[in-house]
Amino acid sequence: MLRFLTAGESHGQALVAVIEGMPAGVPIDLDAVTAQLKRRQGGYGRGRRMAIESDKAQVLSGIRRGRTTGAPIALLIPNKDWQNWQKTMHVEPEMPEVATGASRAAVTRPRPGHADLAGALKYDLADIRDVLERASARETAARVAVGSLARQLLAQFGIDVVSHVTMIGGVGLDESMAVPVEQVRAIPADSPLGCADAGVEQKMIAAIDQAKEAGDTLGGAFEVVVSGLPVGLGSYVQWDRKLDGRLAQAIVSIPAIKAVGIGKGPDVARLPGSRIHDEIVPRLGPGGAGQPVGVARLTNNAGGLEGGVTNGEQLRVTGYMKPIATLMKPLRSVDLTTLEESPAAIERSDVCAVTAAAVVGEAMVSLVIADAFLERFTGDNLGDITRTFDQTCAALRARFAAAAAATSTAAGA
Ligand code: EPS
Repeated sequence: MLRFLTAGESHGQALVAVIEGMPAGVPIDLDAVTAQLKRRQGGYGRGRRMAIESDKAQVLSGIRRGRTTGAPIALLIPNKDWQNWQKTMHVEPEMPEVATGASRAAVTRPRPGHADLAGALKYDLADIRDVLERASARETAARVAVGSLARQLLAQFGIDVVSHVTMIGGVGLDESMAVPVEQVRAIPADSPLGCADAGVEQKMIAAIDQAKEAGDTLGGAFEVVVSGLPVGLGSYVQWDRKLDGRLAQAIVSIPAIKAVGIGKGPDVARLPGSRIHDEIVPRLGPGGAGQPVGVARLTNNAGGLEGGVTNGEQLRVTGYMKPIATLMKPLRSVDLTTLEESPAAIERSDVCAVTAAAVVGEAMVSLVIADAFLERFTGDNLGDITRTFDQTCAALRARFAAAAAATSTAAGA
């Protein structure tokens, strides 16, 4: 089982993640972890915090001489902004003399759409800062760091995880499913929003500018695409083993994500079966000639999952994000100390963070897929897992070869 936990407040000293279950012997490129963290910090519409941070994960355990050892891997991402928050966020009961930064007043006016109100009541906290510091999407930096390790395991088996932004506010691609993975991979690293269509992206940018001008915020949607997946990850035999359910939980656990779509997503409710289900045809050998060597699909509306099991097609998962809860033109709220109506608190925030959420989506999908992969191709070290993987792939090829041989014998008889 591959599992992880995170800790850390947005303006505390650091974020921490512990991931357990990574097999031994996986080569780890720490620059690739840093590159993913940098991607998460990007996107047009981010706030001023991202100008302060340059996230980098320190490895505290579990990796030695560039390879995983099989032990839990602990990562620490320092918050540079901590310097400016020590007087507000100090751990000690009294403010230490050496504390730097500003001492900030308690937050008492919950923001509609944030965890503020429910959190303050549930944990009986007078200062909503105790809620928002942990509910902040800053925590997703820790997820991206461990997600990058999972991604590096998957890369050993030719599995590749990418994403693109399909919608910002009401501005979006006509049909995200139609975007080929090559087009997603071709999105430049410095693309402002990570949208596969530069014309649509310009309109998205204009929408963000407009929202910012109005003191408002925007949500949107992103699609994660996974290529190179083997058949048979997940299972239909028990509800909690279905990979679509596990992916849905992982995606909706990302702050502000309100819905998830697999393949065609909500569209399946509108179309008849004849236009949704992906017909199965014989896969011909190289050059499309000779005996069939397997099976193929003409479409992939199912997004690579049938019965909660990968079917060998590309996995396509879409996350739908609500607008960020901090509005510069605040919504109505109530001061919890007086119960008098008062505008919601304003915290420094982003106007739009869908591009960052897409990177977090990739990380969460990588973690779920890696977990399901290790379930199917069990082993404590990369060598064992590779042998199991190769054997399983060979058995599948042999099954198809036997079927093809039986057909040609029958045809020759
Ligand atoms: C974020 C860090 C936060 C916010 C944002 C995401 O930093 P700060 O609160 O210092 O500006 O920019 O979090 C939220 C929008 C939120 O509602 O929590 C990050 O690292 O992604």
